[in-house]
Amino acid sequence: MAVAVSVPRDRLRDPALHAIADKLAQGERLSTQDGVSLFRSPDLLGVGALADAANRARHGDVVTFAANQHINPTNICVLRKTCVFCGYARLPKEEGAYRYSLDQVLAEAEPARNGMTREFHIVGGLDMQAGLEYYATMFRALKREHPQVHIKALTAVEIAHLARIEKLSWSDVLTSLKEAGLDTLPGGGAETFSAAVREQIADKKLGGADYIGVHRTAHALGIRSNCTLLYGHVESFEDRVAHMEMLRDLQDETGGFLAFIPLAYHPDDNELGRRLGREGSASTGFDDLRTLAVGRLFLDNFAHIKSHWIMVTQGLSQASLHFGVNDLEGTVVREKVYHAVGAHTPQAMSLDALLRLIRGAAKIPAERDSFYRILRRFDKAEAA
Ligand code: V47
Ligand code: SF4
Repeated sequence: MAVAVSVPRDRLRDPALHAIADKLAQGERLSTQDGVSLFRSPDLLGVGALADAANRARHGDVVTFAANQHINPTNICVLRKTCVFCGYARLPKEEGAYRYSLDQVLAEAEPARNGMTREFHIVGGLDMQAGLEYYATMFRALKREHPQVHIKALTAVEIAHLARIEKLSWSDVLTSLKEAGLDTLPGGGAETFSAAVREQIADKKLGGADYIGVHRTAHALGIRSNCTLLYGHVESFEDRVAHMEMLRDLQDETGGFLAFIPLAYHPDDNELGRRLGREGSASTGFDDLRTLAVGRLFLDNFAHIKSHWIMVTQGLSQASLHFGVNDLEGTVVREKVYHAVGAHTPQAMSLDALLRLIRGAAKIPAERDSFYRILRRFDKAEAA
């Protein structure tokens, strides 16, 4: 539901933003052209002021986080040669290829006994030897050992892969996994939906319409999900807006998305970075802030816009709290996917550091559960 947002005109230096500001003040939905104009505007602070007002109208000064733990059970992937932006995947016989046994997964999950972890975020490659039973057994065991921990697992691409290798429908796969303990789906695998872009960066991957189809099926089964956009590679601003429009349409239909998470493309140690001659230079801070802000404004039916500090640095994530972001990807234990492609940020942040970061932006930190229910607000600078 769009909320009415008003920003004083003198904060908008770019006249192109005035008509957009008028629409937002009326609680009107932005058009595709408005989305592109926001991306093209040189007035980052103006775009940010609009996004900040939209965010404050929903969340005030509260910024949430969830203490989660990533588990990447296999890096073996049949698309290793065709997802040219991915530095994580391996072919089965390649050096560095791994697939965890159940015991190894449980050992990875062990730190969750600290009582802090509220969510396992489990994603991996499209591994022919990791079928439905592999994941169902894993989820059952994790629920048995850590019944209080939410399982957010398997991207739409992995669900479709399981359906294909098991000769089942998406709905059958999701139903079995839900019975085994799956709670929600993460947003990975979306990349950029444009068919022309996909052809260049992820030729054989599940298409945009099918990504939407898997999420629609999940929502119908009561499995809520996140969604993402991989930006900063070969896509245009028009592609980014078209992508967001598909997400906005599904959200109108089902209301099943919890959060939108733009992911900044990292060019190191992957084929696309080498082709583009971009190794060593990731997305710019300007583009990161702008993409988060446009997400907040364009996706008027999304409650939560999340910044992933592992990808854009902690400092940038902190600044993004004034550009429409209300949620930070929280404490992450031993994360592998991004560190395979050159993210140099620390792999985990302590609760204290996260609280300092949010308070340093003059915001109120609050711990949430996986459905964004607030569990604890840290109003005062008390010890965590
Ligand atoms: O789909 C892969 C991306 C995604 C690179 O749902 C890369 O809460 C940048 O989706 N540069 C998986 N990105 C991660 C993901 C995610 C992350 C945090 C929270 C949630 C959530 C979801 O990582 C992949 C792909 O888009 N990725 N390679 C790269 N070189
Ligand atoms: Fe496999 Fe995912 Fe990497 Fe593509 S992005 S190669 S599907 S692990």
